[in-house]
Amino acid sequence: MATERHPFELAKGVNGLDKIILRESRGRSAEIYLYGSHVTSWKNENGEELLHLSSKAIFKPPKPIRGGIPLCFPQFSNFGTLESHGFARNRIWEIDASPPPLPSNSCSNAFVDLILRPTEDDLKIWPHNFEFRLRVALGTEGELTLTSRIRNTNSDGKPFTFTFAYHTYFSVSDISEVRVEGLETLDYLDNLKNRERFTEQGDAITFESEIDKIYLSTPTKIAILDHEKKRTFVIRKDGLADAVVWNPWDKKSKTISDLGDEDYKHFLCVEAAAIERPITLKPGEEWKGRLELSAVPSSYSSGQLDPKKVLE
Ligand code: TA6
Repeated sequence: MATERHPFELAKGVNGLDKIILRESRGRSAEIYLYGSHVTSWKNENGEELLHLSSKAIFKPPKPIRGGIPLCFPQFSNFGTLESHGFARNRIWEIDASPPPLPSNSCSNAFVDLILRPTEDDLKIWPHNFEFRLRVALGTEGELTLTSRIRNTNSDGKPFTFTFAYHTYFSVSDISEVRVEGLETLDYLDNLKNRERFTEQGDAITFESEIDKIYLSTPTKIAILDHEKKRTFVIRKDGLADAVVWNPWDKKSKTISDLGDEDYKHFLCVEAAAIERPITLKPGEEWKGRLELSAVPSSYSSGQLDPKKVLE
């Protein structure tokens, strides 16, 4: 049961893995597995799930959980020599009993602090000492905030460099009916075309086939409009210049063993990330990357959503 001192509940999840449950007074909730410090659920006041968890998700280390919000650190995708998306998402994290204070502009009574430090084995593949603190908070308006603080604790004076992403799987009614606002006219690297650089067209992004693009130097606010659900996801990000948009569509989905063949119709990944300009920290330095997700009712009259209102 959550208390003043522990504004969260500890419970057993799938396969007995430890998970944290955050509850907000008006029925909203979020769940985070210590395995990967992985948010697997975020529900609104009607108990509706806002994140997509694969129908074939595996909850068994070392396989990362497919869906929710995997953390990509210290490497995004194959931008380096480590396993895809790094190792933070398939390590067991700890509850951080004494986190340094975290000034926050959103009030929340439901939050948890988690911490990851490298194991001896991690140091063999990535020879750097670090402390990765993650605060997950459920705000009084139902917003979900993830604040990462990564500190270089090397004692050998060595800096380290990393790339990062919150690999969020948003639950959508029908992928061919949603649109993304805020990435128009931006440059992007197309992962389906050898990461060649292109410039996005001027209109909202819609989906009719596989997409895997890294948008560069995006605005801090991006919106996913799902008019069938009359819902808009508003993504606010700080310290994360880029945004990845991914949907494997039908063919690629069949090659992903822990993803159901039809799942692609009901999720879209929009990932706040730091990729194009990797983050370098000297010993003692700390980086902060903040993601705030809100799900707001989309108000529209003419069947045409007014994107400008959303991004103001
Ligand atoms: O973020 C997009 C991406 O890098 C895609 O290229 C695709 O590989 C996806 O992530 C899933 O990666 P995963 O390692 O979780 O299978």
